[in-house]
Amino acid sequence: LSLEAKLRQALTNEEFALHYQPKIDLASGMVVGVEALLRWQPADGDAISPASFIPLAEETGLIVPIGEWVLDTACAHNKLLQQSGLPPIGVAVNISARQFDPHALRKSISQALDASGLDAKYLELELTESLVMENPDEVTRILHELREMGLRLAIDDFGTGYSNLSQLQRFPVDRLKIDQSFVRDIGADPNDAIIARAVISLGHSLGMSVIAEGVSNEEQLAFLRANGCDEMQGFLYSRPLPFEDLMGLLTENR
Ligand code: G
Ligand code: G
Ligand code: MN
Ligand code: NA
Repeated sequence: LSLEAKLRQALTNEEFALHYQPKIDLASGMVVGVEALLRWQPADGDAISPASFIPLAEETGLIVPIGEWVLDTACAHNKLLQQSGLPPIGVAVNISARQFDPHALRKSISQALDASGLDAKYLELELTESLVMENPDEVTRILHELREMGLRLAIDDFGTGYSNLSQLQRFPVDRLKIDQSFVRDIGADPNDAIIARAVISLGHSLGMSVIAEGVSNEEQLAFLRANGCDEMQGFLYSRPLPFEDLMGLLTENR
């Protein structure tokens, strides 16, 4: 079978899982949210990385039903966390360009929220900088509609695209995520340090909170702390975890 044919069967064969990477508030050290990250484990072979199957899912349009499954599952899991008595935290879901059809997206979000009973304020959408900057006027309108549903919005991989700053200011966005490529050598590469500081200050000036992703050592953490970054996410605190392991971690740390 081709990869595409296998991908077509993956939903019905229940071969997908969501793993969750904690987001840590730097001031309190508490887990304040998680990012849902899709994993594909074909029944008959090795796990396949989203970096290779997400582009295929986008090309074939399979990202639409897969994305609906992601929204449904992330909302249902988050509601389960709350029902188990843990303090409520947000869950962020990645949305790719092909899913960004306003009518269909609003419909799948409403369905996921209704089916799970999750309050919309706990659901965050991560949209890449390149997606939102491709068509900023139309995107501004869609982002306002999504915000009216009560969702939170984040711009992912920030710093890798070409942001139009006057447009950025008009986006009703809650959070900027500093791309991990700038975080990697933040302590050693002056250019990365400059970009990270600029993103933190830009986000704060626009009333957005700023999270750094890919934080994997203490040096990076110290830099981010010293420069007023709000949150961090990365292997230093935790890898993306299966839902059961996330539940265990939150229960231990409560
Ligand atoms: O978790 P990992 O590093 O393997 O993710 C690789 C890429 O796949 C990241 O860019 C991430 O944003 C993307 N990705 C992970 N899960 C999803 C998902 O559910 N939907 C979409 N559209 N992209 C995802
Ligand atoms: O593009 P997006 O930010 O959604 O992708 C997140 C990806 O980054 C996931 O594939 C996740 O597994 C990966 N990731 C998360 N934390 C770290 C980290 O500390 N180091 C590295 N190298 N990758 C990370
Ligand atoms: Mn992301
Ligand atoms: Na990212």
